[in-house]
Amino acid sequence: MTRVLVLNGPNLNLLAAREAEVYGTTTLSDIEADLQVAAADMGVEVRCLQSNHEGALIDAIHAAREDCDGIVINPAAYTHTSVAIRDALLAAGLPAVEIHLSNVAKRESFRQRSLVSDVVVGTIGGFGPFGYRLALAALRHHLTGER
Ligand code: CA2
Repeated sequence: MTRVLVLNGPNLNLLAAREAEVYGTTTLSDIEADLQVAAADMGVEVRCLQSNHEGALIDAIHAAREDCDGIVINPAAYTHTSVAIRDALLAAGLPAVEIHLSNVAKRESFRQRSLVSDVVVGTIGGFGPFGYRLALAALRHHLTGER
């Protein structure tokens, strides 16, 4: 069975608590539960992790080499700052899909630069929580060639 690590970065544990106009009213737990249902339909095994700490995210990316086929990652603010997460993705060598709830291309200029976009298979953004399903389906398609 295809195994996927779903990683979420800093502050995403507070989804739905604030900035609902930007990030919506769905909690991260809701997103992860929905993704488990979608994953079961796709025949994919998903493991979810959120951390506010760059090192913990990096450790999880490294560990994924042992037991995962690919990674879905919303690095949150680290998208725009973290050479270390970019390097970890490169070092792990696993196919990854970057996902953002918001359309970062339409937002502040500092959000328009991603340090991971050119080391992932592709990026999904602007579709809110549904984007996680899209990202998982895209990664599965990349890994298996199946629709
Ligand atoms: O759109 C996305 O998914 C982001 O990755 C979300 C990050 C942001 O820094 C990226 O530029 C785009 C921020 C997540 C912060 O989540 C919050 C949750 C509740 C209240 C405030 C922020």
